[in-house]
Order: sequence, then C-alpha cells, then structure tokens
Amino acid sequence: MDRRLVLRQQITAEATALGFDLVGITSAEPLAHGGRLHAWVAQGFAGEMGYMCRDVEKRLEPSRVLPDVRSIIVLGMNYYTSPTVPETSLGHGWISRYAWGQDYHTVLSDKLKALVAYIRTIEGPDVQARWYVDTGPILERELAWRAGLGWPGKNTNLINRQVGSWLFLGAILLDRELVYDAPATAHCGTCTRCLIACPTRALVAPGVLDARRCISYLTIELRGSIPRDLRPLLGTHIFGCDICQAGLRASAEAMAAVARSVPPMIPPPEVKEALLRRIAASAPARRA
Ligand code: B12
Ligand code: SF4
Repeated sequence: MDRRLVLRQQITAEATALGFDLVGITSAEPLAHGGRLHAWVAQGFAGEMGYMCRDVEKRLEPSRVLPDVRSIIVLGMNYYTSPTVPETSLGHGWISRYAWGQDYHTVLSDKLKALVAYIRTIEGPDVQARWYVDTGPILERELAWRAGLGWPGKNTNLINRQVGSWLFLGAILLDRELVYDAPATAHCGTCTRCLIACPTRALVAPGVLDARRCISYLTIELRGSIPRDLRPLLGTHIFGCDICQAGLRASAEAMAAVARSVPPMIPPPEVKEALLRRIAASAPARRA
C-alpha cells in the first residue's frame, strides 16, 4: 500500500484517539485566498491587532514557516456546552463559550505535541514539524477549509456539517508527504441569519468582518476604551461573543449531538471576584 496513505491513516487514528473530532490533511501550497487577508488589513479591519498586519506574506506561504513542509494536518475540536441560564437573560454577564473551560491553547497544543511525538515514533526522530493553535503565523480557517474540515461561513467561522461551528482549530506543518483531502464545499446557500443577528453590524459583507466593531475584539483585544456609540450594542457581553454562531442550523444540529458538561454562569456580584479570578487563572482570558 502507498506509504503516504498508510502514514495518513495512522495519523488520523491517533488524532481521533487523542480526542480530536475532525482531522484533515492538505498540501503545503501557498494559500489561494490571500487577497482576502490583504484587503482586510488594508481596510483597517484588523484594528489594533498589529500582529495580523505584520506577518501577512508568512501567513500566505507555509514554506516561510517551515521550509521543508510537505503536508499540513489540520485538526478540529468541538467545544460546545449548553448554558444553564438563557443567553439573553438580564443580570448575567455573558462570557463566550470558548472561554468556559481550560485554556484551549494549552489543551490543543498538548495534543498536537503528542501527535508529533507519535509521528516521530513511526518516521524517526528527524521528522520536522511546527504546530500551532491560534497564535501562529498561519491562516487556520483557510487551511481547515482546504483540508476538508468545513467551509468559511458568512460569519467567517469555519462550519462543519456534522459538528457545527463551535470548533477550535489547530495545525501541524510536517516535512512528510501524505495523501491530501479535498476542500469542503460550502453550504450557507442564501441564509443570512448570522449577518442579521450581529448586534454591532460587524459583518460588513458575507465573510468579511470589521473586527473594530466585533464584540469579541472589543471585549478581548482592544486595549483602550470601547467606542461610545458601540457600548449600548454590547448588551450583557463581558468577554467574547457567540451571537453569530448561535443561530446556525449546522451548529444547532451539532449541539444536540456533542453537548458536553457545563460550568455555571455566575451573577454580577460574584463576577468581579470569583469569575474574574477563575478566568484569569485558567481560561483563554489570560492571553488577552
Ligand atoms: C484575528 C482573529 C480574530 C479576530 C478577527 C476575526 C476574523 N473574523 O478575522 C477577532 C478578535 C474578532 C476574533 C474573534 C473570534 N474568534 Co478568532 N481568530 C483570529 C485569528 C488569530 C486570525 C483570523 C484571521 O486570519 N483573520 C483574517 C481574515 C481575513 O481571515 P479569515 O476570516 O480566517 O478568512 C480566511 C479564509 O477563511 C478565507 N475566506 C473566508 N471567507 C471566505 C469566503 C469565500 C467566498 C472565500 C473564497 C474565501 C473565504 O479567506 C481568508 C484568508 O485566508 C484565528 C487563528 C488563526 N491563526 O487563524 C482565530 C480564530 C479564527 N478565532 C476563533 C474563534 C473561536 C473566535 C471567536 C468565535 C471567539 C469568540 N467567541 O469570541 C470569535 C468569532 C468572531 C467572528 N465572527 O469571526 C477560531 C475559529 C474557529 C472556527 N470554527 O472558525 C480560530 C481559528 C482560533 C482557533 N485556533 O480555534 N478572532
Ligand atoms: S462575534 Fe458577535 S459582534 Fe462579532 S461578528 Fe459575531 S455577532 Fe457580531
């Protein structure tokens, strides 16, 4: 059997055993939709996220990150948990689902590291690899799309038909050739539910986000104060935002399938102490 296929099957089986819900493999070719990143940066949509403007060329060409790269393994993990209080309930600060548990950067990085260690047991210690979760100079969503994990929705999030969009992504750049997946096909159709749902009109066109208006950016990334005109639109959000994912049909189906255990939401008096302490100690908030 083709060695590239055998290795691919071994990697997929190990990634699944490590707890990833989605595994796909793509080539190391430069990214085809880099023009979207150039345009996004040029229009100032990155706001204060200077790191998104600095590494543009590197993000578009995986070989600038790892010169001998031959394949990119892209992995997805569902993080959906259902809330114990209605998402719109007054008197509760809303923290985005992605920050409810342990810091996903650490959880996924540990698993990616374990997967690379596994590949080295098969292929030898000289295997070259780089792995990233969120913070690396790569475009995870385009790579995930290309590796067949899902398609970029009109809210810009990657959506998978079976698992929905509540996904963390991670990627391994590898110097071994593997058999690649076909890119995923898009299934948004004429639906514009996410665009309409966004309270700050941050989705300025299908698949184009002006981060400067996005609640996620305003409550996590922005160092200065939130612009006055946007403040009333934030509602009860205090860290991140889930609105444009909450109404997705694909996510709704996936929620029922993969719902996991839930940490409780905490009312405002305790938010300042217990919650902030907890977030500061263990969640992605520490990175912000
Ligand atoms: C910067 C950033 C942000 C910024 C900007 C978000 C944005 N939409 O660009 C802010 C702070 C706002 C943000 C918010 C969130 N983020 Co964020 N973020 C990133 C980061 C670091 C880079 C994203 C980026 O490159 N943006 C630039 C734009 C131009 O790229 P893009 O939207 O990904 O689009 C590319 C392709 O998908 C393709 N494309 C997109 N649409 C279309 C449409 C067509 C027709 C075509 C042809 C191509 C195409 O072209 C683009 C260039 O390759 C990635 C991690 C990474 N290294 O990739 C995480 C990441 C995208 N974020 C993630 C998450 C979970 C979130 C939040 C849900 C967190 C929250 N709940 O608050 C929100 C979602 C808000 C939203 N609607 O996007 C996940 C997304 C997982 C998923 N299922 O998609 C990632 C992948 C992190 C991770 N490792 O899991 N984020
Ligand atoms: S995360 Fe919230 S503010 Fe940002 S685009 Fe989605 S709905 Fe709009």
